[in-house]
Amino acid sequence: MTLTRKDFPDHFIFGVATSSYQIEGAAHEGGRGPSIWDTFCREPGRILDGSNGDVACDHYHRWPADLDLIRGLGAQAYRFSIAWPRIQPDGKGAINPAGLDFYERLVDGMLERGLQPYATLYHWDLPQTLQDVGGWANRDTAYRFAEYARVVAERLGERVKSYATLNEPWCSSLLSYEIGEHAPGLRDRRLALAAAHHLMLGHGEAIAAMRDVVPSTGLGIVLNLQPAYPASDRPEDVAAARFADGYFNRWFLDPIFRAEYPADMWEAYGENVPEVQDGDLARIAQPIDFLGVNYYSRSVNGASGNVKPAESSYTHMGWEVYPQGLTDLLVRLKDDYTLPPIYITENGAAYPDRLSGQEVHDPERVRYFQQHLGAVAEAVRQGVSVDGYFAWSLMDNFEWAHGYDKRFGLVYVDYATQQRTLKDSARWYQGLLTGQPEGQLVSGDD
Ligand code: PNW
Repeated sequence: MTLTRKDFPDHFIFGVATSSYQIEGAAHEGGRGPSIWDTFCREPGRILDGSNGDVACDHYHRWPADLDLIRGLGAQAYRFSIAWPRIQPDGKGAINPAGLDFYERLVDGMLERGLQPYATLYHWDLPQTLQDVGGWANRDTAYRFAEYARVVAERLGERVKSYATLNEPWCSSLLSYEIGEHAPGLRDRRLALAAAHHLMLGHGEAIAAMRDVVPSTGLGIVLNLQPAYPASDRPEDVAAARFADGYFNRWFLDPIFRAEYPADMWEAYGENVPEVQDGDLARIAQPIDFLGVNYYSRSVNGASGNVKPAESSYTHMGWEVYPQGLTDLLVRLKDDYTLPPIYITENGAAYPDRLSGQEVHDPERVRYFQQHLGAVAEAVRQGVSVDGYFAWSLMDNFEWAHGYDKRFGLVYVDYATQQRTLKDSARWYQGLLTGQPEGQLVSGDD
């Protein structure tokens, strides 16, 4: 069955997503201060191909053409992130006017093109000066974040349709402070759980700080949620899946939507649990207008580790393609929590694309998008309130610890020339969004 625009509600928004460090480049321009990713990329062995985001997609200079490209895809909205060290080079105090000017031009550029701006305030590029005093493991960072959020909201105001506080606090805490794969690259569970708590506190403080500044703009948060399945019915596998669900999902969902940490995980974490002060959970759980869900894959959990089902297919990241997981996840969220409307704020896949002439043939990615959009449509049919979908990503970009080797874009980037080329998946998405048959599509770079 082919998917069409009509499989989604009329008010449903389609867009594309990116983040600042992954695309902007211009790391030393416009008064930008250093971030933890600038530091991390310079540590030997951290980034698979030894690269960094100094230039990336050079979006800082090429943003007008990039916005034209988004418009050309037929997207209604663009999810981007704001680099805190462009706004406050030291993470606190002095504001850098050139940074605010850049994002103001970008937002106005979206509005001129009929694109709704969906801003994320923190997509991992913490000012290095704040890391020097502990980063998110330091409670003070939560309050610095709220100040920064207020500065942005005061300047960009309600021109921005939606502000997300954080992108994927699991990544900024556990992946960064316990697993050590992301900046700052630490390996300490106690620090990781402190960071997670302060991230969520920072989320709550930022919502409170912005609420009266932009009363009619939607405020929310973006979580990476990964449904956890047991490898079998054996009780030890079921317990492993329950733990994985607590680790990735409930540890963040429960404070935000139930004002409590999950009791089983609190017990399992023992001495490593964070210090929670009176009022913290009420702050974290204050009402928000949307939940952003980033979905890429599921986990299959056995007592002695994760399992990779042999019959499944896998992306270039090694992530299982499992669209049913997205339907299951969304239905489960509806059943277990009282939630505001959901946006799928990221979904997509990396494949080893090659430019052949003026074309990039990426049938696996087309199939990935078809199947996952179908999974969203199915969840909507089952009564889940989903208001939009953002494909990750607009274009190939700096894929964190994997460098430039992993390509998630709808648009191919030749880094030597910065030339952008629509992949077949971009043309497919354009066809879905504009309702035109794929064969007759015009390219986006008009
Ligand atoms: C997300 N994991 O990152 C981010 O929001 C994007 O910036 C990124 O490019 C995209 O997904 C693709 O990776 C994740 O290890 C990184 O589970 C790692 C994980 C999940 C999400």
